[in-house]
Formats: sequence, structure tokens, C-alpha cells
Amino acid sequence: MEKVEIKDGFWSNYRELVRSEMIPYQWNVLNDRAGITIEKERTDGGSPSEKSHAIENLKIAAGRTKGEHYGWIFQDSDVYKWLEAVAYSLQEHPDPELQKIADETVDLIAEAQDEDGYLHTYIQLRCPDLKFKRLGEAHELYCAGHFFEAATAYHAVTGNEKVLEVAKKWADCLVRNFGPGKIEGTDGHEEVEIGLLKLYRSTGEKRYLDLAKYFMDIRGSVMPFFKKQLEEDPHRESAWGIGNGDGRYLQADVDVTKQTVARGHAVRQVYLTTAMADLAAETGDQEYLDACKRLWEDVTKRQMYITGGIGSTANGEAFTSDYDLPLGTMYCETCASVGMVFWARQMLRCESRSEYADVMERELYNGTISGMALDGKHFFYVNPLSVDPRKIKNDPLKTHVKPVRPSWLGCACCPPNLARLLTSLDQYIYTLKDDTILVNLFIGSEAEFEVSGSRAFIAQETEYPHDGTIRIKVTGSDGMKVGIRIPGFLADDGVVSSATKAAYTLTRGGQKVETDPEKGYVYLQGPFTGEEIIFRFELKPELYAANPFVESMAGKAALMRGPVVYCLEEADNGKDLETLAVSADTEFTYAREQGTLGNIGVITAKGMRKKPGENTALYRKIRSRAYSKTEVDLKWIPYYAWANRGEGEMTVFIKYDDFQLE
Ligand code: FUB
Ligand code: ZN
Repeated sequence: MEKVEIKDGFWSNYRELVRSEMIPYQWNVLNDRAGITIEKERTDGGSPSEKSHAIENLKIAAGRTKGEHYGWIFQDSDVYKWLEAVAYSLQEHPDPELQKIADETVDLIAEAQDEDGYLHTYIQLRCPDLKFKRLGEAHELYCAGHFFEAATAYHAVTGNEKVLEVAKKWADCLVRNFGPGKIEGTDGHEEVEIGLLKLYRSTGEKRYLDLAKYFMDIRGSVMPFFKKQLEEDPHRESAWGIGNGDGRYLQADVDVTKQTVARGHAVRQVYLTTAMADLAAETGDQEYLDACKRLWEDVTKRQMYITGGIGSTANGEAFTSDYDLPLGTMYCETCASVGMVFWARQMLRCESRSEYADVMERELYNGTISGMALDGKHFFYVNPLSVDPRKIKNDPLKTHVKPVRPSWLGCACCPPNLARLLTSLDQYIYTLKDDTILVNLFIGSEAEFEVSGSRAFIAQETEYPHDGTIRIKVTGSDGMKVGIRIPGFLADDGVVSSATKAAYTLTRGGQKVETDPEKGYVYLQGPFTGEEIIFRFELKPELYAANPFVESMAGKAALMRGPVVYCLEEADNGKDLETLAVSADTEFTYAREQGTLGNIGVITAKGMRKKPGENTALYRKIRSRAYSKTEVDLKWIPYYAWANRGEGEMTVFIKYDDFQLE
């Protein structure tokens, strides 16, 4: 019963880019006719990267062509994520030609499906005797989950019944095969749970929700099962799916409800918590919600970069330890930031707390869209916070850190994940809860909801994040409420309280609203008759320092304006960005700029460049002051727009307060 249409100066461009460039481009890549060079995501002999072959794999499984499977064990999921993005795109922008291609893809998938519902081209084509026998690494259920997500979206938008039939047949195959007394295991990579919960909502079939819960409940005790499968695997090549075997890599070391810290593979962790929070929202399961809250706290307060990036190490694409946030070797996979948005959305369904929307917004304006170039055809897998091409090229531990976005990646999980997020962005702006509509994101949009049995309309007009004025119009009955999020960045410590009222004004029909924020939202009571609600705050460039426990960021600061993280690039500031510094009381100037990076907001200020001078020693006595200082003009651009002007240095963090020390 909800319909949200985005009409926004910032996001409509991104959505149009995905629709007009990225979706057709991805389709060509999936069909191996894009005429591009695919790069490895990092130097690793074993990773397939010559071609995608994803559609061809399905054609071979369908018996339409002959050949061998090529690609990752989860190559099918690239097609499913593409299909999901197409579904959302068609919703906003009907396109019979694209729909025909997507319908034909559904036909192909249906033909590739086995009689009993099984569907996973890697196993079907390479080792059919290993169906469900290599669950630690095979990604069968992972791919199933992505297919269920695609199928429910495509069915909802286009009414295509076949896609839902294929999904139900596959899910019923899982129901028949998994559970107590059947296969008592799950997938090494979470995702099927998210898909099953969507399938449950789409069909009303509770067996899908039950299976999703089974797959999560068994995680904490599944390691012996994975190990036994490995021992019995006649084609065993590696054990990468289960890491070093202690279960941490795949969140299987302890019961999911007992987890206290986020560890292991970052995408797996946040897909798990997305599903747990979804299940908690559906069923009210308090244990699931409590675990999610603990993990949320750990991730967002101790393991997240300022860009929203998560995963501190390339080794296992994983979390490491609290406050371990290195700047030059971090991982910050695009998928992990996309996953954070999914998780935040589910947390908002469970609890009306603005901190979830704050993180969602941080991810959206920074760690997610930095994954795509402004042409919609080049992508980052890893989103670094600092790059110096000279310092990565000889370090085998930094091959994942790339200074420019490749045309495509051998492991292509990230680009289509971003596409499905951006095309479904309308689902994140508002959260509808009983009689209340939460306004989570400030995005120009028109929406229609059913609230407490009657229709409600809500429209937002804004130039955010360039400007901090949001005009909202609501019509709706007296039983309903609208909760407006007060962004955490308006409070000095990030925690919204009654004191934060000094940082904004909120008026309704010209009258000031004095109500205190409640867990970060200010609630307005209906009836609403279309009177204008104006929410206004100043967006100022602000320097942010990290918690002192974070060693890599000591003495450094990052610049943000509202939700947007800024960075310095060599193209604007010359080489040797590590020699630059600002003072804590620097005055910053913000301006809009139209140029090669599109219409962006740039920030300028006076800063300092410190060079060794005549003393070129690697170490010197601090009191010797043997270096030269020059005042320089500094220019920051939004982090999301970096690496669009060729190879060069970039840094999010800059030294600060350094001059006072001298
Ligand atoms: O394993 C499937 C996907 O590939 C993961 O989610 C990504 O992190 C990448 O490893
Ligand atoms: Zn990815």
C-alpha cells in the first residue's frame, strides 16, 4: 500500500545513471559483449576474471548451448541482482524493451532449473553429485537468496508469474531438503534468509519464514557439519568457505543470538543481521533484536570508517578488532556498505531510532556511491580512505587498493548490488509503522501510504545535501503521526537530545514546533491538511577527529558537511597529500561547482604544506623544526566523486593542529 516516487536533485541523477548506463552496460557484461577488460579485485592467481559468462552458464544449464561453467561459484547471483535492479527500474520507468529482455532472462532461468527445483549452474554443470554437499563454500543458498529477492521484486512490479513459480519451486526444494532430521546445515554465506523472508511476504507461506529462521538458528552449531562435508568431498580443492575453521569468518562460532561483536567476513555479517532484524520485525523476536542491537553498537561505534565503510582487512574481507581501522589497507567493500543500508532499514522497522537512519544516510552519500564512477561504467570493490599510487604499487598486501575504478571486476558482486540499492532507494526514505510515518531521509519525493485505514500523502522538496531546508507537505487523518528525523550531525556528540533544538528550526503552517525529539525524531500529530512543514538547519563544513583508540587517525581529521564526507585529491592539491595540514580553527568556504565532476559542492580553505626542507633525515628531533612550511590553498571534493580524473593521490584524513606544535 505504499508508493514513493523520487524527484530529487541529487538522487534522481544517480537513478537515471543506473537506468540509462549501468543496467544496459551490465547486461552487455553478463553477455560478454561489453568489449572491456575485466580486472581481478586483487592479485590472486585463482580468481576467474577473463569474462563474466554468467548468461552463458545459464544457457548451458538450460541445454540451449554446449560448454563448461566459467566464473565464481556464485556467478549466477550477478544475473539475479541485475534482474532485481531491472525490476525496480521498470517500476519508475516502464520500458517494454527492457522488460522483454528481463522476461526472456526469466524464461532462461526457468529452463536452467532442475525438475526438483534445484538451481545453481556451478554445481549443475561441474559437479552435480555435490548438490548441497559443499555448503560451506558452494553459495547455493546464497544464490537462491538473491534469486528470491529478484523474483519477488520482478513479480511485484511486472506481474510475471513464472519468476515467482521458479522461486517457489526452488524454495520448496530447500524446504524438502533442509531442517531437523533432513540436512542439518546451512550456507557458509548468509543471504538465503533475506530472500526467504521476502518470499514469505510475497506469498504468505510461513514455511519460508520458518526455514529462514532455521538457517539462522543452526549457524552457531554448524561447524562440525561443514567440516564433515569437507572431509567427504571427493573434489575438495580448498576450504575457503569456512575460513580457518573456527567459525568466526562466517559467524558460526556462537549462536546468532549470543553474538556480541561483529567479526569475520563483513558482508556475511551484515546480511545475517539484516535478516535477523527483518525476522525480529516480522515476529517480535526479542533475542534476535537484542543481538542485532549489540552488533549494531559494535559495528557503528567501534568498527566503521567515517565513510560508513566496514571491513578493516582484505584478508577474508573482514572485520578485525574494535578500533582497528587502518587507513591505507582497509577493505570497505561496496557490498558491505550496501548491506549496512539494508540492515539499517530493518532496524528502523524494529525501533524508531534516528541513529539507524543516520548510518543509512552516511552509507548512501559516501561508502555506497563511491563504488561507482560518475559515468556509471567503472566500479570500486574496495573503497579506500587514502591512496598514494606510489605506495601501493610494490606492496603485495595492497593489491586490493585501486586508485581508479576498473571497468568491471572478476568478482562482480558490488556493481549490481549498488544498482539494486539505487533503483530501490524509494523504499528507504520513509518507514511506515502503525499510525506513524517516519521521515528518515531528506530526498525530494512524493509518497502515498495507507495509514490506519485511510490514505495519506507526503511530499518533500529539498536541495539537500547542498542545502539544509526541507519543505514537507502532508495530508492525512487525525489518527496519524509524522516523525521527522533530526540528523545526528546537528548534535556535537552525534546524539540528538532536547539541546539539539538550538541547531534547527521546525515550523508547521508557520508556527514553530517546540516538541522535543524522541529518540531522534520529532513527532507531529494529524490531522494534516497540506500545511507546509519547514525543517531548516545550517550545513557547515566541520572537522571530525576519531576516537583516541583509533591509532591510524591520531592527529588527523576528516572534513564533512552534513552527511557528505569530503576528501583531498592530487588533481586539486598537488602531490604529497600527507604533507598537508589544517588547523582546528580553519575557516572553510563552501561553494557549488559545475565541472567535470558534475554539479558538486566543493570546500576550500587555507592550509599548510610541510616539507622536510634541508633536513632530509627520516627521523629528527621535534625541537629541531628542520622543515619548511608554506601556506597553501586547499580544495576538498565530496568523497563519492573521487577517482574520476585519472590516477592520483587521495586522502580523507588530513593532519590538523600541527602548526601549534611548532
Ligand atoms: O561471496 C560472495 C560475495 O563475493 C561476497 O559477498 C563478497 O564479499 C565477495 O566475496
Ligand atoms: Zn561486493
